[in-house]
Amino acid sequence: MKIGIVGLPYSGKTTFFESLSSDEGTSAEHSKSKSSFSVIKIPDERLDFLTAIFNPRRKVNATLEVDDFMGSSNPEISTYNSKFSVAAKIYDAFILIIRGFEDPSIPLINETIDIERDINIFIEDTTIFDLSFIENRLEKLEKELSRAKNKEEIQKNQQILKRWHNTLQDGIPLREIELTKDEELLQKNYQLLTMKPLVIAINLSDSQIDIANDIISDLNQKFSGKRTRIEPFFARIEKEIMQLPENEREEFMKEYGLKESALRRLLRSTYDLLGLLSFFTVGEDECRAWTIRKGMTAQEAAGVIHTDFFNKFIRAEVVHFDDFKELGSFAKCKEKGVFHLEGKDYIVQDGDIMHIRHG
Ligand SMILES: Nc1nc2c(ncn2[C@@H]2O[C@H](COP(=O)(O)OP(=O)(O)OP(=O)(O)O)[C@@H](O)[C@H]2O)c(=O)[nH]1
Ligand SMILES: [Mg+2]
Repeated sequence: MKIGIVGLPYSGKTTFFESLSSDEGTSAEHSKSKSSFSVIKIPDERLDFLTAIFNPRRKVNATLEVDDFMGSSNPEISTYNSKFSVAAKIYDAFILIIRGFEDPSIPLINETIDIERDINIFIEDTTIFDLSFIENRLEKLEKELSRAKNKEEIQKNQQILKRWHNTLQDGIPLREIELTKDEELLQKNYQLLTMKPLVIAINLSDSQIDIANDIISDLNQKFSGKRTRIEPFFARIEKEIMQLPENEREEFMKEYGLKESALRRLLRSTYDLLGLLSFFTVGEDECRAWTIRKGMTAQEAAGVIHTDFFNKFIRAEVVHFDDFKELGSFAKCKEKGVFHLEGKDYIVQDGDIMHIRHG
């Protein structure tokens, strides 16, 4: 999964990206190079718990790929221009960084700090790109229709595109609508920007920590939706915190009145929003969180581990993490009847610990 960090100049994109990449707890690549691309580990207390019990040689977190592709290092796409609209298509979701912090020494693009205005700029600009893309497609389809043998297929797509066009004209981003199976297929080809899940990350200063919840709940009422989330974070101090050794961080966070790393919560939120879940495999060699999409079967999940496991799938032994945590061992889980054998059609749940039996 590839996540694009987007936002206006001086909103804090690079600061955000660097704090992700400098956190040993989240950065899977320990390089501190100036690359704008990083593989980020998804923090997971459940995996930490399992690792403490099984004491494996390796712990492997679920990951997301995060890309800081807009900005002064890439002047051609430092705002939402046509180059942006092309480059942004490759991402599965966006984290939109919005400037909420006041700092006279950092230039302002639009003269004032205005969180809602800046959110709307992104939504409106991406809506315009999608509308013009759809209009282009509709024109092409109209031409194709006159000489096509299979008119039905084209007409079906025209209908879908018209519905999307109307939705956008009503001011509703496409990520908020329920898609039919046909629409789901078509949208994969088109990669429309307002179709992609959106985490709006409000970059606040440390003086705003106390009022962050009020700011966010107000924004939630206006902007959050089926596939839109709003999260606060504190780029400048979180970056400082992430550069400290792990054992000093908590103290520092307390000093600022931060209960948990907003950065890490933001990552988990992004993961959920993408419709992803984690199941675990455990053992002496490795404890690992695997990423799948919600709704995948035991056999499909086995295939994520290894294609052989898919082809030669027999059964999955499943214990849910919550049961395991409560009871403390697989033996106890068997005794209490929460250890179950599942066939290939079992729908894997977030937090399942699985062992795949295969031929
Ligand atoms: N006071 C304060 N400064 C911040 C904060 N976040 C970022 N900055 C500063 O604002 C400036 C711009 O931040 P960047 O992270 O480079 O912003 P960007 O969005 O990557 O900017 P471009 O790449 O130019 O588009 C830097 O000097 C940061 O140190 C913050 O929360 N508070
Ligand atoms: Mg930058």
